[in-house]
Amino acid sequence: MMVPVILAAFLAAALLPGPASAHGGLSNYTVGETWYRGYDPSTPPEEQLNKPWLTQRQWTTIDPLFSPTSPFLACNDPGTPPPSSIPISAGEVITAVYYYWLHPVGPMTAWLTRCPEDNCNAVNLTEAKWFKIWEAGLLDGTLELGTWYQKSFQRWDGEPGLWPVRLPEGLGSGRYIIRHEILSLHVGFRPQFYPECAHLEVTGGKEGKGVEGEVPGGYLKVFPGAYDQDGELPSCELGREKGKGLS
Ligand SMILES: *[C@@H]1O[C@H](CO)[C@@H](O)[C@H](O)[C@H]1NC(C)=O
Ligand SMILES: *[C@@H]1O[C@H](CO)[C@@H](O)[C@H](O)[C@H]1NC(C)=O
Ligand SMILES: [Cu+2]
Repeated sequence: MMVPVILAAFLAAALLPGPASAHGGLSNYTVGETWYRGYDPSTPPEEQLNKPWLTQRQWTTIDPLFSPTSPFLACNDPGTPPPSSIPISAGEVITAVYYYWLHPVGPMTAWLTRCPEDNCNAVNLTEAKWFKIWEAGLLDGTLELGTWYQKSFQRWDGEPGLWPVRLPEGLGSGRYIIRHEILSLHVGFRPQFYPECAHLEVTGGKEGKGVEGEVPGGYLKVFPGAYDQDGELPSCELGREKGKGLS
């Protein structure tokens, strides 16, 4: 029964308009009822880069980054900053919108970095220190065949996959970069990183530093630097513990 269902899904994807190839990325953001159009790799850059509506950093291809040491791991390639920011309150939900997401395996995480002097355009992305505000991995079943959040949020009816993330209540008011990362692990030893970033203007938070100033140093990560492809493999151990490990 599984095979026809999967085939039908891939055929449907092939017939839909838009970036229906094997990869993808974060197309839009919503806060409340307001939509913020993202950067579109399939539209010429000159039609987007300096437009006042642009709040997302530039990413030029829907292809993933394959290396945990890619210099573009923070905000994709090239990560050129946008002219505007998404206004949002501390504690409010920002929803990331993906069309035709089709990879099923691997974790999803969302991160923030506060921009010094409220100038996100001046941030050196390879030096920025990020703290994680959201994560989801395996929801149910085994590593290989179970349901990951990454699979559960994808849709096959043409409607976009929605990924809501609530900002911490105690953030300091000011400018931040938000980084959404999907890490797809359906091909062994060849991770696929899909990071996209947007600029935020957070209001209604604390004066001065909020929770972002209290994050212990060990939880602040730089990209690249946060991942080590030759590190321990705790996920495989986890699979074996459950008696249904990967071979
Ligand atoms: C979503 O993003 C795409 C790609 O940038 C854009 O074409 C579309 O107009 C956006 N949708 C909305 C409702 O902003
Ligand atoms: C950003 O930081 C990296 C690492 O410290 C450094 O090599 C690079 O020159 C910096 N880029 C700019 C534009 O300052
Ligand atoms: Cu892909």
